[in-house]
Amino acid sequence: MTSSTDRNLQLFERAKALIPGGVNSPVRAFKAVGGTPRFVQRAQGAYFWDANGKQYTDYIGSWGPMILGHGHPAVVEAVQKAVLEGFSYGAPTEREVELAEEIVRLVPSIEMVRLVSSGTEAAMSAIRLARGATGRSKLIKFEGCYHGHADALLVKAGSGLATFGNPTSAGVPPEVVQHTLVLEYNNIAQLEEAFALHGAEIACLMIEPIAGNMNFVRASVPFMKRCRELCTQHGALLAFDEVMTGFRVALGGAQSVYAQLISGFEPDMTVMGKVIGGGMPLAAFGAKRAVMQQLAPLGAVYQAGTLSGNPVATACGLATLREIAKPGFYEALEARTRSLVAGLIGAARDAGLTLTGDSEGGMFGFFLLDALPQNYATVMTTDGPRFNRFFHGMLERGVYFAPALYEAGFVSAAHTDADIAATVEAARAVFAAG
Ligand code: KE4
Repeated sequence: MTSSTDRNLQLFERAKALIPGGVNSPVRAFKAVGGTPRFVQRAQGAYFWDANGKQYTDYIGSWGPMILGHGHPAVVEAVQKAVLEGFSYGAPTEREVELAEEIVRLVPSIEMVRLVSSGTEAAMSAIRLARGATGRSKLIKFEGCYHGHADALLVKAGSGLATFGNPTSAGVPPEVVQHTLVLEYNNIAQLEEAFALHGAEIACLMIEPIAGNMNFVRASVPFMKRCRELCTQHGALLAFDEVMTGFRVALGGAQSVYAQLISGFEPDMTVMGKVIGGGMPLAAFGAKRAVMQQLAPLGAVYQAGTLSGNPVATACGLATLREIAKPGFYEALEARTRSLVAGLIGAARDAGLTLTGDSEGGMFGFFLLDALPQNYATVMTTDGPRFNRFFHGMLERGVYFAPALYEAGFVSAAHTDADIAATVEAARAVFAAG
């Protein structure tokens, strides 16, 4: 629908006059795929309805939080009850303790946790804590991994391992990223060399264990093993950014997946968000007691937040965690997610097209490539215009995938086998249309 009666278009024009790009977060603007963003009027279960009243099967789910689907009755009830008790106090509440207890119970590597309001805030705070706890300044991150928009993390690889990063954003002075070293994901040789050169200065290595910001790329077991070994050897903290994977790929997050593949594996710090808030502004970072106790008001590392541990957000998060902790939740979610990826691969194959994909728990990715990529450079060899045609073909058929080839997708407990089958049929039609 592109006529002037298209309310998405009307709203987008109004929005662009007042909000940069018409959106409050860049990826929503459809810049990578073109076209008009869909303005959501309401959502329920696996679906949302746009400003024209058109229904879409939602495979973004707010970029991960909506693992139960939109409007789960138990979560709605918990939030309704919480708002009647008050919106925010700026004082401690029992529910923050309950949520901390749940996180510590479900993620054994975490002994203490601090709640914040966004993944960016959690990652930024975790890095400051790692630097304070180690007395070191250097940070390793990986190309294709996104840890929010704190200045030190808006960085691209320098010209070599001896040189540190360059800003990827205007407004970030070069000196702010001079301590950040950007390596190639899954590149053991670079990792070894970086630690050989800078090991004694590295405060932490931050990684997305399954990189959802370059669609869906797994850290290989040998690579993850070396990250762990080298951090231990050089006294650096291994920080897992599980903002996307936490409670999404498994109840214990991606670290529980690697703990099954690498004996005794656990990270030193974990950053969480998205699912933990159930769609409300809530994120967290946690680590062993010895590290976390260096945070204010106990220790010298300052960190704070007016709405941190907000009583309505913690009610939403707790209700969500209670639902996903029920027996069989992840088995059912994983089976449905796998059937989606298998269906897309089959539909493409039947049309003589290349498409590959992977999933873990309720998180998936697919690539218009013939093999699963191991790093960002390979992901970006995807034929962009072909992806965009696929994206819009599916959108026209009421299927809402991520509007960028480097973003992951998400299935919720509300997606039915019929939804998955209908999505695969829509893909068949789009592939057939060429
Ligand atoms: P937020 O500050 O957006 O809550 O979290 C930042 C963040 C940190 N770490 C990981 C692994 C993340 O995926 C994110 C945010 N993810 C993006 C989607 N790729 C959020 C969508 C957006 O930016 O609008």
